[in-house]
Amino acid sequence: MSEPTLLSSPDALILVAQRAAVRTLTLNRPAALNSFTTDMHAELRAALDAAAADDAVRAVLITGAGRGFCAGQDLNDPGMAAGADGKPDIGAVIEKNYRPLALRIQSMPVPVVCAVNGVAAGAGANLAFCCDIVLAARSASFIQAFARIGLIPDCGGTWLLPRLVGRPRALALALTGDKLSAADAERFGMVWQVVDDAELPAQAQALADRLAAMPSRALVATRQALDASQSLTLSDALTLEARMQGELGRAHDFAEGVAAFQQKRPAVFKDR
Ligand code: T3D
Repeated sequence: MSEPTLLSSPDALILVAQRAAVRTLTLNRPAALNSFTTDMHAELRAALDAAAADDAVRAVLITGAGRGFCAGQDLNDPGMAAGADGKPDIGAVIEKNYRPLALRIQSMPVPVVCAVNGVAAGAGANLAFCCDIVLAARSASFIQAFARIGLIPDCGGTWLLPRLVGRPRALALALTGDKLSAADAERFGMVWQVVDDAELPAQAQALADRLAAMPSRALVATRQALDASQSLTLSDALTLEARMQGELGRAHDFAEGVAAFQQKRPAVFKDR
């Protein structure tokens, strides 16, 4: 496997690297546990948009630099400055930064893997849960830190948490703000797999490589159908399946997948 190519400046707030068909985005403010400033949000949005627009990218991997994954909003960021009434306008921060982030990840045209390398707190935890598949280092932890500072879960947390773990656990996590170990997050079904810390980068890259070789359009349609099903009747979900399957059945990747099966060779998928 080739070495990654760094596409960003080495001191960017989001390090952008490409290795084969995988675009890795690394949150890079390790001294503040990669907490979000306005500038870091802008760089992450731009990096996600660029990955979405680049046909050479068939999977995105998000991780953090240093000992933490992301401690949520940087509580010292001037972006949290007072609004017109002299009080912090956090609603505006959510609308400007966290809403676009959650929606961007959920609408990426390729699968998004998250490698949680350390503590994920507040919006940092919910950023991870927005991603398609989450791997966590054994030493990682998840904290719905919002209640500790008088807020509610954001970055999609109120939508994601009950869907991930059910209302009782979602409420308990959000109300207590207790730290959840990676092992418990795996036991609760919040993350796909916990791996030894030293193994996380290689395992995350291997998973992203594997997804990158798969039929991207079908993977993304799977995400869309599963998300949509949350608010559909069975009958409507079946209708959606028929429509999506109809579209996928006319695409290159289905013909290629079937041909590769019949010819007993690896498939070469290209739809996005
Ligand atoms: O505008 C809005 O507020 C809207 C958006 C809200 C979304 C949110 O995410 S609200 C939740 C914000 N996050 C938090 O409340 C978490 C705050 N951090 C912590 O509770 C702890 O740092 C951790 C439990 C995550 C980790 O603890 P620990 O002991 O491993 O590390 P530490 O010593 O607390 O932190 C290391 C450094 O990172 C430290 O800096 P220093 O003293 O070495 O210079 C600390 O201040 C800094 N840091 C950690 N989290 C944040 C942060 N700096 C700014 N903002 C942070 N969120």
